[in-house]
Amino acid sequence: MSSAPHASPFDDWLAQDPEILGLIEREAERQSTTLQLIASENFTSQAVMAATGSVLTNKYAEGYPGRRYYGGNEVIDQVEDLARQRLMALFGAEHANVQPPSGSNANLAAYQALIKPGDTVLAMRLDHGGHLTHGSPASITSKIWRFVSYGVSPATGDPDAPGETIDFDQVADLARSERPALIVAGSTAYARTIDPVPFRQIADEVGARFLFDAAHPAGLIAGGAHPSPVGVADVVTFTTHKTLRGPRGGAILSSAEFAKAVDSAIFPGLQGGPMENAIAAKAVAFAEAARPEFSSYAAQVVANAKALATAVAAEGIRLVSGGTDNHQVLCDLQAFDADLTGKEAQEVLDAAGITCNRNTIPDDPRSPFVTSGLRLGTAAMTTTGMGETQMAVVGALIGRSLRQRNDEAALAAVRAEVAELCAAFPPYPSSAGA
Ligand code: DSN
Repeated sequence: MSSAPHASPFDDWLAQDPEILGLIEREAERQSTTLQLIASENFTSQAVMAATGSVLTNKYAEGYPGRRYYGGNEVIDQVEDLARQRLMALFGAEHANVQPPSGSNANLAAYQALIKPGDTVLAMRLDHGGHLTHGSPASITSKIWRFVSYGVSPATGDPDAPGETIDFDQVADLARSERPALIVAGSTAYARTIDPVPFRQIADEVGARFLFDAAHPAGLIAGGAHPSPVGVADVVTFTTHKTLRGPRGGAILSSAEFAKAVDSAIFPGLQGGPMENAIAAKAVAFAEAARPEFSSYAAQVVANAKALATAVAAEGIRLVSGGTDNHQVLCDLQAFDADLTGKEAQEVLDAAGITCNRNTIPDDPRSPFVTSGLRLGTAAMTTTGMGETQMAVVGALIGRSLRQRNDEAALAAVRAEVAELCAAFPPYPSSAGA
């Protein structure tokens, strides 16, 4: 067994490839000695990692349980069925497909299942928080379907009604004028609860279908901290690795009406053999998310985001939409320092051992590569056991780093404090010293 601080039980098997083993150990070190504030990341359980690294990776299983195009799938069928059953039970859904390797593939399949090429889709603007697959010109989605975009309302400057929340008047107006075949709710950078009900009402009024992309809040929904779109939307897509804390991957839930269309859209529509090792790991994560302690986790993720938001606001950083209801804190850096871009802030924080990503803010004057904002997330650090007290410290460290960004010694001092904080909250404590 390796002596790395967070060695996996498989390290001996990897000893034959010291280059890759060394890189994995370096990454384990990075993950455990710096703060992970990327909103789309988390620390999976060791059980999830064990299933991901299992012999199930060896098996070809094109098709679905009971309807495979290869022999030898008796056990694999049980794995995939268990994953489907656990997922349906977790969300109370009529149908589940656990094969998508990512949220993007899940969305592509959902579009294929629900609408025809050339149809109009109403989805959230990328620069207001939407995802690439919600019709970005750079995404294949915009080449197959015609996208029309809604956004958030303008910032008001009023702390009691700050704005920058989904503009449902705009959603309704665009739905009436553009008559989309599909309305998409969901985002990648939006710190507020997304209520599926008004979207459903607008979709029904114009005869559109309704897809809810729950990539980010899936774990908050499973844990009861956010309203569930299951049974409201026709199809719900999500990733399994963000707030849901599973392996990297995607999944699709639907009503029985769309079950066949969803399954055909994934296979043979988009892919051949699914990654059954990842599906087993998803099954492990779905069982973990069904435990009562996962509800406490989801509630703590939100409480931590609120504490982090309060702390960064105290440093003079403006919060997009004035706060947060989920695991994300969207920061507008312009008032803090007009010269500080999101790109530079991300790099400075990296140097200080605080990992996050730059992000556009609504109507950002800078390009998506540079940006004027930062997106912070609390899902991963909550998994390590950090609470509101630690979030207050993290917010202060962020402010200090950004203010002293040209002072290498000051950043090194922050990095040392970060390492000390992380040492008290190891992501994999049981393997420490293994
Ligand atoms: N890029 C992911 C995120 O960070 O939100 C979404 O695909």
